[in-house]
Formats: sequence, structure tokens, C-alpha cells
Amino acid sequence: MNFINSDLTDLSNFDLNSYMSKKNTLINDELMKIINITHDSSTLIEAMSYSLLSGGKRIRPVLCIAASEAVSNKKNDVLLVACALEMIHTYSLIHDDLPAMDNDTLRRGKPTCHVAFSEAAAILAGDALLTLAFQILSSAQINNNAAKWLNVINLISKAAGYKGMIEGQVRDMVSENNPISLKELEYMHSLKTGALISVSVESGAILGNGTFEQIEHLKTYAKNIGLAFQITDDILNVTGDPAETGKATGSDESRNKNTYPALLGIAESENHAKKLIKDALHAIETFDNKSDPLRAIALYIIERKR
Ligand code: GRG
Repeated sequence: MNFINSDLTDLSNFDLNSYMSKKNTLINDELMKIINITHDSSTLIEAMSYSLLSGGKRIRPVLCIAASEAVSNKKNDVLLVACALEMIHTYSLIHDDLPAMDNDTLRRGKPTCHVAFSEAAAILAGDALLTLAFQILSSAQINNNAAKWLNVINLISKAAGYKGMIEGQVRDMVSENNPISLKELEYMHSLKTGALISVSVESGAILGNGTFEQIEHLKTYAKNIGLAFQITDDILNVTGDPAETGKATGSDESRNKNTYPALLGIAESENHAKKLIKDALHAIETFDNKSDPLRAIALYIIERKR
């Protein structure tokens, strides 16, 4: 990675693919246990598990686990928080794809939930995943950490809520056909996509018993990767291959959406995303090699093809 000072990115001893694959197995096994689909499951449970277990990248739950590992030498039990974050993310994708929102028919390489089931089933599956996330969070075994868990639940509800992801989605919808400034675009992205990514990192760091200073550095890391993630998503909507991304391309332009490529062009958008990743890596430069997964994920975010 030549655009960043090599001492920030010496990851020669770290294999991100193997790390992601191990964590994904843990997360997917736990999600399957939670959803527990059986032969007589209802349509609702089938629709929930159809979207939840359909092969997303699991970036948010992995970030939560990686942040807890970055600040701690102990094994921290953040798997349920990680799973709750993935449920909230999946709910947002199901609702984002609905005819009343982006009206998309392909997601994670498969027909979207409302296409595979029905619009009503998709709305209810999204609602059920969102509420299940908070049920899981509030019923976890918390030992002596009750105040920290309550704080995490509060932060996650804010990030997913009316001043977080949902407000970002509303801004995205109302700004269609209505050009906004770069500053407004950045704010919209920081809510729509950044808030859940940030809280994934922050909750892992809190439950890993990170110090105040470590958590502040990780929040800066998360803010930067969150925005870079959405810029890359915007770029992939122009340049990506649906066979790789598992979703439609060209849809932002046809809906006249405000995106980084629309405002800055592809090359400038890529440069901006690189600069954000550089800032993210700087924020955690004093952290030891337990943060290598976070460093590698930051680089992956702008190199990904899906
Ligand atoms: C309550 C009606 C109502 C809406 C909820 C829908 C919604 C609010 C918010 C949507 C926010 C949203 C869909 C943001 C897009 C974020 C984004 C870049 C998604 C793609 O994430 P990836 O690439 O997907 O991590 P995978 O499939 O890998 O998990």
C-alpha cells in the first residue's frame, strides 16, 4: 500500500482473509443459533434468516470484535453485541431495498427480501430483526459490567435511531433530484452509514475495557473508515460488477442521488477515501499489533470489490 507511510501499514505478518473467515464463522454460527430456524418455522422467521444468513461481509460485527481485541489482552465476550449490530444492519438493508425506498431487486447476490417473500413480510422481517437485536443486547449475561452494557445499548440505539442512521436515510431520500453541498453529503453519509460503523468500533472498545484515550482514538479511526466505506460504496455503484458486489450498479445515477462520484468524480472520490484511511491509521498509530486487524480492515475498505 504505497500511498501510506509504510510503518503504518506493515501488515506482512497478518492475514486478513483468514482473520475475517474465522470471525465470520463465529458470527454466523451465533446468528444461526439465535434465529434457530426449524422445519415448522413461520414465514417471518424464514424471511429474517433469508436476509440475515445470506452472506454479507460482516464488517460491523468484525469491527466490534477487533476493537475489543485491540484494547485488551483478555478474551472479551462481545459476540452477542457483534450479532446485534449485524441484525440492525440487515434490517436497514431490507428496508432500504423496499419499493418505497430504493426499490432494489438484488442484494447479497440474491433477490431482495421483498422480492423473495412479499413487501409486507420484508417490512415485518426488518422490524423483527431490529427488535430482536435489542432483545439480545438486553438479555446478555453481563457479569459485573452492567453499566457498560447499558451505555453500549444506549449508544447503539442512538446510532441506529432518529438522529443517526434513520435521519441519514431520510436526508438521502429527500435530497434525491436536489443537489447538496459536499459538507451536507459528508454529514448525510456520516449518519446513514458512519453511525453504525462508529458504534460497532466504540462498543467493542468499551466492552474490551479500553481507556478513555484509547476509545477516543478508536472513535476517530471509526469516523474516518465509516465515511471511506460509504465513498467506496458510491464508487462501486458506478464502477462495480454486480456479479461481485451482489447488488445493482448504476442505480444512484438513475435516481439522481447525491454521491461522492456525482459531486467530485471517481478519481477525486478515490483520493478522498485514501486520505480518510490515512487519517484512520494515524489515529491508532500508537496502538500495538493487536490492532493489526483494524489496520488491515481500514485498507480493505477502500480496496474492496464488493
Ligand atoms: C425504519 C423505514 C426505516 C428505515 C430504516 C433503511 C434505513 C433506515 C437506513 C438505511 C441505511 C443504509 C442502507 C445505509 C447503507 C449502508 C451501506 C453502505 C450498506 C452496505 O453495507 P455492506 O457493504 O453490505 O457492509 P453487506 O451485504 O456486506 O453486509
